[in-house]
Amino acid sequence: MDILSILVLHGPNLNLLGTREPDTYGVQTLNDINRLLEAEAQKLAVRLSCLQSNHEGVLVDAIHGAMGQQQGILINPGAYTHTSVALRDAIAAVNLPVVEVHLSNVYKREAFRHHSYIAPVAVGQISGFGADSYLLGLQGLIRYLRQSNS
Ligand code: CA2
Repeated sequence: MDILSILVLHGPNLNLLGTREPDTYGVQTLNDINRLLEAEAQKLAVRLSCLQSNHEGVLVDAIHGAMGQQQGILINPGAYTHTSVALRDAIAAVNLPVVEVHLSNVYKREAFRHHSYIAPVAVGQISGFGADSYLLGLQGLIRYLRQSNS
């Protein structure tokens, strides 16, 4: 089997990580998180492509672009989690395994964050562990992919 490739997507405002709201989102920057993920990916012998966008259509295009290029998607859809039928439809259309992650525990927060349009089309969701949510999500996605291919 060829080396696994995974697309990592970060949604709107996550480029501000580490600069504001540290009590909610932690002190690590998005670059810090991408570096943590890269280190984990190297250990697990997978290839990562990381992208952040504040634009729904850019994220939809990236999901479409994963078809035939990547075997799975790790996504923090940010606020689009709670609003975006377009992201959900894109994920359903490409039929790739997706793991949804959140830095904060969205279920401890405002009611509007309790609903995810992405969760029903994801393999699973991890919420509330800060940057570790991404690491746990990556590990879960890789285990899922390796089990499905064995
Ligand atoms: O907890 C998460 O990871 C969220 O996906 C973050 C989103 C929020 O809308 C979701 O409900 C939960 C918001 C990302 C905003 O990121 C910022 C980072 C630093 C400063 C301000 C915003």
